[in-house]
Amino acid sequence: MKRSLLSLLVFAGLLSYGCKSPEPAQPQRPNIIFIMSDDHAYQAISAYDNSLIETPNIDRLAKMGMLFTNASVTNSICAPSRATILTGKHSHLNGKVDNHFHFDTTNVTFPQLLQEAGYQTAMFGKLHFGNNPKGFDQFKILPGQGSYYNPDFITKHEGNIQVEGYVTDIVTDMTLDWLANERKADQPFMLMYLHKAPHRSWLMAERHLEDFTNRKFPEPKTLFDDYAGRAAAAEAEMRIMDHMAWAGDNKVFPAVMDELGIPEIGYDKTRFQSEYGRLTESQKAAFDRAYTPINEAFKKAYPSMSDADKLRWKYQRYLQDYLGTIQAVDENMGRLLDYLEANGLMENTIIVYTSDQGFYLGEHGWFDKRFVYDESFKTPLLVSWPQRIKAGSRSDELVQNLDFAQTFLEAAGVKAPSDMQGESLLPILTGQNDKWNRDAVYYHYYEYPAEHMVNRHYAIVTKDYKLVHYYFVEDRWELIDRKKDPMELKNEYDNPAYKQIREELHRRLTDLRVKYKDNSELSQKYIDDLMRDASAGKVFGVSPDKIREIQNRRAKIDLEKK
Ligand code: SGN
Ligand code: CA
Repeated sequence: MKRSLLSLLVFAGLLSYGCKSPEPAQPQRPNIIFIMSDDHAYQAISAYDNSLIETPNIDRLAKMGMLFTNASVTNSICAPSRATILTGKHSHLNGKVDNHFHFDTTNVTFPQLLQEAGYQTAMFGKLHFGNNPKGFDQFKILPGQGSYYNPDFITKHEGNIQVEGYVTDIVTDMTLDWLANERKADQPFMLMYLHKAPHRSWLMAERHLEDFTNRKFPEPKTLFDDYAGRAAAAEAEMRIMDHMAWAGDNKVFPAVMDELGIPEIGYDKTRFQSEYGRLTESQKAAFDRAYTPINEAFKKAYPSMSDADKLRWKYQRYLQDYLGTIQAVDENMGRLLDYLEANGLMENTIIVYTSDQGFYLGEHGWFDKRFVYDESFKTPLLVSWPQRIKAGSRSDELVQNLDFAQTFLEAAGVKAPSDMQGESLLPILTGQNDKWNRDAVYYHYYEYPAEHMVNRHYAIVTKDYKLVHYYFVEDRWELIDRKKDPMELKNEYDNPAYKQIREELHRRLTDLRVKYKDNSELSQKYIDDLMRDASAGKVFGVSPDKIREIQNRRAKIDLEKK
């Protein structure tokens, strides 16, 4: 028996020796589906943390592929994050440092390179660049922030259109329609599927109203943070208590605000009216059915509420609406994954789920983002590619949105331009961690003065520490010990016990700024640009008084430096 097997093998070997060996089959280039939501906190994905919501469909990616626990952004704000993703460059080099100015379309982006290399490309949903994307065979994008209900779209082939319904469902319909009817079977594709949800002002789909407006959520430990030792945190205008709008965000009816004598926060009632005004009669009826009982109960409770009660109430209202919008994202994610499975498109498709940044869900008493503190610096990242990534794997490497462009280009066999600044994640994704050796990342946030007033800052982040420089209206450093103080409540910068660590981090931060080609001259250019527009009254939420205050503070810093 053994002998006959051996002779069979020898015979087969001879045969193949005699013939010309067949060309090794070219591995088929993978499809790429890049899914991104807007402001989706990792705390609100059950694969990360199931104390707030179950997201079984997003979690399918973690089961099929890899979940990253230390993924972060380079600049925690919408359009700059998108620009970093598309260009593979930090904000100071791609020029999109804030939401205020338009994206410079002379930048080279990875979709353009993939299109040139034979990929079919499409984008659906939120871009927020102030101009149209290049390198796409098809796009249907929301103008600016877009609307939750009955949204308008700018389209490549049909002009401007309005579609009745709920934005998350509509963007998915468009995506599925493209996959079914426009996708060419003989070409690999790169699809960007970009949700508006869960961005402010958190309007959930009609079908989720009843369920989510009746849920109650655990409070974060730092809901009542006093910001001791963290001047920029104290100054920021993103506290749920003081800056979240009663009507515009929390859906207190303007008439109820009047009745109770509650003063407006920002353009509180106008925003409510304009969102509500977009609804059809039946959508209005569903909205009223859900929010009338809440308003009735609030009217009774309000007169005897303490400040702490009010914060708690607003926190619950905020999370109900925010998480309600995520329910639709998760359901629609299920629709997409089911389609891919049913059509044999799962195995050789890289599917990425991420957000343009993280978000505060009451941590530090906040909503919004912008800071280098974890909840907004980190972002969810789940990647599946059954052909190459081990199911159910996890990585705690320091990866960034800066890395996507090079990852996709490498996976597609396209050479990345040498001025891209990220690194391909393929070694991590395919279990070759020895080929990955990043031990620190660089962060730089610019949008100040602007809504929410988060001072400009740059930072080095390692697995153990953060060293942060706030430099615009104050000149102050923060050092955070990530292991000892995961809630990031203590500034250790002046603590003598950290002297050596502080000096080491300063050295490394200087090196990183050289490596990524960032410097104070560039920062100054971006300051001048935004200040010019802010002084001309062109920056939302920044009054002439504020400008004067800023100028005085900057003059004081200059004086101290002399
Ligand atoms: C809007 C929101 C802000 C938010 C920015 C940026 N205000 O201006 O709360 O920080 O977008 O968000 S709102 O009153 O218009 O809702 S980003 O995700 O686009 O960067
Ligand atoms: Ca965002």
